[in-house]
Amino acid sequence: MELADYDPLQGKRLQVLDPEGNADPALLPALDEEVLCLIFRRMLAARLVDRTCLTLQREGRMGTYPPVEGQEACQVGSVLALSETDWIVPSFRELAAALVRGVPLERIFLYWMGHEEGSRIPKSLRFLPVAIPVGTHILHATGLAMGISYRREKDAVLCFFGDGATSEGDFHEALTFAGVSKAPAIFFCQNNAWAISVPRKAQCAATALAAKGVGYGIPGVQIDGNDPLAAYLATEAALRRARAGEGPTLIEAITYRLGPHTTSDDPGRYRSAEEVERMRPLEPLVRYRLFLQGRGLWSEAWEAEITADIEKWIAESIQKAEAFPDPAPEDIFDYMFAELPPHLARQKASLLSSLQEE
Ligand SMILES: Cc1ncc(C[n+]2csc(CCOP(=O)(O)OP(=O)(O)O)c2C)c(N)n1
Repeated sequence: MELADYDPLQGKRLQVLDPEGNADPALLPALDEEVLCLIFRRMLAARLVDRTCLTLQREGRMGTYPPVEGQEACQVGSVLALSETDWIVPSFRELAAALVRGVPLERIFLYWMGHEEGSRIPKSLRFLPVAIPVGTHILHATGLAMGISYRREKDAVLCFFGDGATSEGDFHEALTFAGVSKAPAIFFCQNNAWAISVPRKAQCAATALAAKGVGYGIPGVQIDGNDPLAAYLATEAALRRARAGEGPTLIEAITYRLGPHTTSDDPGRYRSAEEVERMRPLEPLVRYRLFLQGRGLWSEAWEAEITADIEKWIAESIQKAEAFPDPAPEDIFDYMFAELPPHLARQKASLLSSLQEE
């Protein structure tokens, strides 16, 4: 598969699996059956964890949470193409990517429960913490990738963001620098059709967001984002370019956010229920289940068995997260500066003494 065959300006889009789960034999990546099944397991894990987060939020046990339902294929397919030493730079909707990389689930729960410890991800995982400001982390990804090439290392950086982030100045700056420095970065845009209430068409006149790469000297490719094998293939091709010193690639994955933007959002105010129902049959798990079934790799019993395993792991992880000690009040002062500036030192002392008086 050559990225050059999928010119987004020509309206070309990479797809391995059609909506009925039939694979294009010319494109099917050479993955063994274990990996093909792993893709489903990871997508299912993300789906079940995601639904658990919604329940925890509704029960008041978690704060605001951004659901990933519908976007599992983008994240699972692309992260599985990486090596363990490649870096991942997420935005805030990368639950599935985090699970594939092995971020401990209790840390993910802790983050959305509002605990700082949720950002303390084991360094060896090379998975940056959640970035809430839209687009700022794309610059971090470029910086990281430039650092890797200065050191003449062979790793790459996979950076996720939404369609809305491509309207930010940070996206422009990050791609400008990445393009000229040939940084080993993969910019992975999950175009899920909406940036909160703003539809893709209302925020940018470009025919394809992948085509924006042209202006930065970065090849772009549009893929079917509900097809994990297309995400795998495109990321693999982008990695080859990055490791060969050919620079960054922009991938635009066309997917759909089936749930609300976050648990604080009511999409019923701007998006029709009919639109969601039209998109639902195209979601990644439905399609991939059909694909595995066609190859004799899926059965109801198998799915029930892996569902039970995942549910057990989720329950244990909730227990760990909820048993985690509460943060100390002075934590809000302690991690930004090596040495506290005098005005913050005074505030800290005042907080601690008022707490002692209580
Ligand atoms: C700099 C900045 N501006 C505005 C916001 C408020 N905000 C949070 S998410 C979001 C939309 C993001 O859309 P997109 O990049 O498409 O990602 P998605 O949420 O669809 O995954 C906005 C405007 C923010 N967090 N940061």
